[in-house]
Amino acid sequence: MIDHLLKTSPIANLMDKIAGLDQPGGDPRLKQIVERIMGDLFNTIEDFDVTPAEFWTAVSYLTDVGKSDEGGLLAAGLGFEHFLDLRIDEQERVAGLEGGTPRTIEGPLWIADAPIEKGEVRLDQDPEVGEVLFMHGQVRDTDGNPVPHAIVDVWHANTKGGYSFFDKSQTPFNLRRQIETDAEGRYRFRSILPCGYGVPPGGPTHTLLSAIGRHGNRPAHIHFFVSAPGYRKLTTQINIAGDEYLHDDFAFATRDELIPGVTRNQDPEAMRQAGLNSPFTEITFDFAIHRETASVPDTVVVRDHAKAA
Ligand code: MBD
Ligand code: FE
Repeated sequence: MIDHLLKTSPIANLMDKIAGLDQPGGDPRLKQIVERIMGDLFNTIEDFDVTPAEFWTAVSYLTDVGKSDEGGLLAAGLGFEHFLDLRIDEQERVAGLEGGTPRTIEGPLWIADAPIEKGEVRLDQDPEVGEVLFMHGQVRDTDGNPVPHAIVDVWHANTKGGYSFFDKSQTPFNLRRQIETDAEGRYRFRSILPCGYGVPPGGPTHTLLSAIGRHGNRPAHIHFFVSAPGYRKLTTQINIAGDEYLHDDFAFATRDELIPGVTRNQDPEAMRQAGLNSPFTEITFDFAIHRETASVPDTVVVRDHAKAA
């Protein structure tokens, strides 16, 4: 192996050329980023004496990630998405924004334009045997004032850990709704308790995680976007307490404030009143959102999403 190849001047010169730094055109910031990433990757190849076969395995791997449409999944599993959250958290802390429900990652499985409904909204529309879940709460600002007519966009997996649209066995928008809060900022829905998600077996994300001794499981969770005009959009999730992966999430999204109490109701009278003849689960969870402020970057994340036809 040639030691410190990267430190020789022909290579430094090459790095500049690779990143277009010797050219007048193009985006200067992008050039610097490309130069940094390429330098780090070349250093990795050098430090670990990566063989050509290993390098081409990596190229095939990235090709597979694209072909399998697992870019967003891999980003979650490698902690990029959580890292981006930690950065916004820190920017908000520095700007003096306090309180509010903690954010956590969106993940790759949201779909735009779920039906907008009010009142007690039913999320489960496909026949499936699952424990009935009633979840309700209030959207407030960080001073405790209710936020009427906020939109609580909610999505979660079914009892097999699958999400409608991506899991073609479910009808479009099953377990996905946009709920408009009432005049007191309250929302309420009926659904079924989700089960945790596992990355597709044999897919590229699974392959990499297995190769480094990790699993690709998430604890049972429910996703939310909470938005209202004049407020910072909140992207978050709640986790279902008791799940074996609660503190071992492959996407690093669990936060202590996002594990609400879960009440199992077995009272025959309560069951009758709910129109059920089996026990059900109840979760109460209030969201606190920040007013819009110019001193911190916007929380609306622009990214590609699959679009329901
Ligand atoms: C999910 O359901 C999810 O929330 C994330 C972050 C990654 C994969 C599947
Ligand atoms: Fe999810």
